[in-house]
Amino acid sequence: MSLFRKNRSLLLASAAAGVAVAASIAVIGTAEAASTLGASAAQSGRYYGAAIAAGKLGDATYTGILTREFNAVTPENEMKWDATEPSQGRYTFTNGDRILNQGLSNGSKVRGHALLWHAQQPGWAQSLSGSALRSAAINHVTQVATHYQGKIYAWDVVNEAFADGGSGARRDSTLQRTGNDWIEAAFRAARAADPNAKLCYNDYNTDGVNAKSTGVYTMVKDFKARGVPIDCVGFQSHLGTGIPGDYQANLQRFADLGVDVQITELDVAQGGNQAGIYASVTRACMAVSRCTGITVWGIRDSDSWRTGENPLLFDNSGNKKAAYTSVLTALNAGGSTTSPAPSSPSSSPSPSTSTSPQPGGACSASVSLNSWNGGFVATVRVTAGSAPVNGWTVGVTLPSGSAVTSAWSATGSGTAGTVSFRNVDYNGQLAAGGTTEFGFQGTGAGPTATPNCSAG
Ligand code: 9MR
Repeated sequence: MSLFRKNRSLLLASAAAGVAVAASIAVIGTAEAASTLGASAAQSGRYYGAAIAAGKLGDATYTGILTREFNAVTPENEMKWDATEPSQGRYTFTNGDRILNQGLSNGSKVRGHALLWHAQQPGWAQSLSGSALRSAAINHVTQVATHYQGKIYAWDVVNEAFADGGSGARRDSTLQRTGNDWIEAAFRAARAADPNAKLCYNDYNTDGVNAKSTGVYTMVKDFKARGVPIDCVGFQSHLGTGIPGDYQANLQRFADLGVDVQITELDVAQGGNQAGIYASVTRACMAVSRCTGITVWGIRDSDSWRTGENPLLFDNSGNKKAAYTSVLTALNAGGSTTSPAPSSPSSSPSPSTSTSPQPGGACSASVSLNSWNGGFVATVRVTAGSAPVNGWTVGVTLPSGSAVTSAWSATGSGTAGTVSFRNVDYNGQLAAGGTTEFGFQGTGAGPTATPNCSAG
């Protein structure tokens, strides 16, 4: 974000000075254009993700594109109810964990999908109803969100709970028949289990202003008014050969309720102006400051659930399509980047948090740690003091025997003992009081000492 803005002001300065403007545009344009989707999205603080399948991670073409282009992943099926709790109370996280680890080791955000949904329920849950189903469902939310606690960027807590058509009403389902409050009960259980994950409601055919999206809008407005914990709304955006004219306005009206918005399952039929529609979706997200990222529902056309429609950004051989180029161009054009105040989701504390006020210092850092036997993920928040910060370095001391294995949104120096993390291009400049986050993963125990922060 800052990089883009800085270069724009350089350009204006050149114009004012009467230098060769056309040449400046060419040079600056080349210098600042990122060459992958994830890097380009990151310049405005956004992510560009893909839904992936654990069974394809052995395919070198697939993982090559994944690790090169994307900085977020969503499990296409591996974290759904049928996959994670095939018989009641017996949890299987092997494939979900493979997706998680693939994402974290690549420095990517991981979107969890989906805790409750009327489809893809295990057989045992399909045969339940009433209070037995309600308690099984809420227990499922608690167990799965607890397993992944501290590692998921955003959860689709509830998926596709509204009816198609003009009613704007809830979809009839066994879950809905347990009582209209089942959705808020699920969000509350998810918040209690993983206070740091953003909690989303996700649906399809809600991509423009229509009866269904207005039904969702009314629910979100009510949740915000009553303090039901909700942080984001996902718009699946499985598009045909057109895009609603009010696509951006629809995103914006949700953002104006005080939630983030995300494009969660994007794919576009190839029959029409596929590249143009992809560009329009990208530009709409870039224009809405609370649109935090876009996920495409697969990598190559051959990976898509929409067999024969060739709806993705890479062809069957893994070559970039025209739609890829149009997305990259739209991302590189920059966008609205006013960061929303971070939602403070939790009444319960995160697993372990330490804060350093750094009296008189130009910046401070706090770390939130999620540990398990033999490893940890640390999320570090960097906060500027009363003056703007231009570049920062955070020093973290690891216990003996621990080592950093990967970092994201910062460049690490050293892996054991005292490790320092330097900002990357797009998150070095902070306004007075502004914040940014980076993270790292490691083996052994996580840091217990308070990190220090120095500016400049
Ligand atoms: O892409 C998923 C496909 O592999 C599954 O067979 C299908 C089962 O219902 O779910 C697909 O993903 C869906 C997603 O989870 C929710 N929104 C619609 C997606 C496409 O059907």
